[in-house]
Amino acid sequence: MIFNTKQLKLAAVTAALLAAGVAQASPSMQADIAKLEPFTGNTSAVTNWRFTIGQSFNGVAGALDGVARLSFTNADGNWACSGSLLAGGQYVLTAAHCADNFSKMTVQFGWQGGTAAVTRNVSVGNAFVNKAWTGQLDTGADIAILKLDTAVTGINGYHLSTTNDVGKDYLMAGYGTTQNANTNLPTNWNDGNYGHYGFNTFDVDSKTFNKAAGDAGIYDYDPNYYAPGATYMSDFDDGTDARNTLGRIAGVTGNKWSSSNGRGPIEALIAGGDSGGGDFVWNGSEWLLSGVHSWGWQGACDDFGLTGCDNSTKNKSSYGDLSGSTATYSHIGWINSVTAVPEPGTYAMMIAGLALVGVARRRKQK
Ligand SMILES: [Ca+2]
Ligand SMILES: [Ca+2]
Ligand SMILES: [Ca+2]
Repeated sequence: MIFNTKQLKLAAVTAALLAAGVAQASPSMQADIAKLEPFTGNTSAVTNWRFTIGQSFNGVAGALDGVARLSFTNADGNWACSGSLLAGGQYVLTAAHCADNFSKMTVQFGWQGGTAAVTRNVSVGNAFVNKAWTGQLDTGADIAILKLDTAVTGINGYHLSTTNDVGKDYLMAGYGTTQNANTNLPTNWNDGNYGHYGFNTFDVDSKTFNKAAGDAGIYDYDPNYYAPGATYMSDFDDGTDARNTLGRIAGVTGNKWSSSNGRGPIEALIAGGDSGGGDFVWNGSEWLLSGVHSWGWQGACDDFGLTGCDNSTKNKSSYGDLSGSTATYSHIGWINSVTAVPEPGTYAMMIAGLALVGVARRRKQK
């Protein structure tokens, strides 16, 4: 099967915004979400960043075994995305733009060497796309839940982070395209027989980012646009001030957030095909699912009159580029409402309750 990257679809989704982006000086732009294309650019050869079944991260064996590889079909062709298995094994969390119009969906786990350890399917009726999703990225609504035809056992699913994780470091993972951060060529599927991981930091949420840009007269800021949820933003640092895109933008918009020069050789950024995959924060004992990969963005500095942030214009996951991930804490209630299964004990209480009602009614009739 040949997979196109999600980039093609995202390009279509954002074509109108791209057109708006031509008038860069005009404050009529909603965040130039334009060049949004998300995952994995790394600091060295991509083969160094494969994850494998059972691999330990912070001492947790198989920490990334629950990363899902999504292959789906719609009217425009075949596509690839990523996702994360939720605790319980029945549901996968992914991006809305990976789940909103498929006719056929396969979900795999433990994909390495071109073979999956576990394969499941999802029927169209078992895709739950966030109600606030309109097809526009960065609103905080790019999130969806897939119910697998059969629950996965033997792989630990992820618990969700319920806190705002801006400022925290995270581990990212996905089955998308790859490229070395210093190579001025598009990301590709050359190492597509494996999933990849890397690290970064959530620097700011897109609402704060766009409000600062609005106050600076760069964008039109509409708080309603960001009402559905939070989107975490990260930059791909190479350790220098020049590529610290979010740090530089903060500097010209009132320093409403801080952004470091990065995490050295472990720093990474998502790329096409990593959409829907997870960002995980460490809580001291386990990796919590904190973000869902939504978009990538190169050229952000241009809007702010800054130059030299992006080191490779053909590589949309190079140093200086940005990514955005939908925050799980914004959607805890909705996710629980979709995935909640009453405990056996609850059923017993409900039956007992109904029985009592029955008894009460019979007594009344007497
Ligand atoms: Ca960074
Ligand atoms: Ca930075
Ligand atoms: Ca770039």
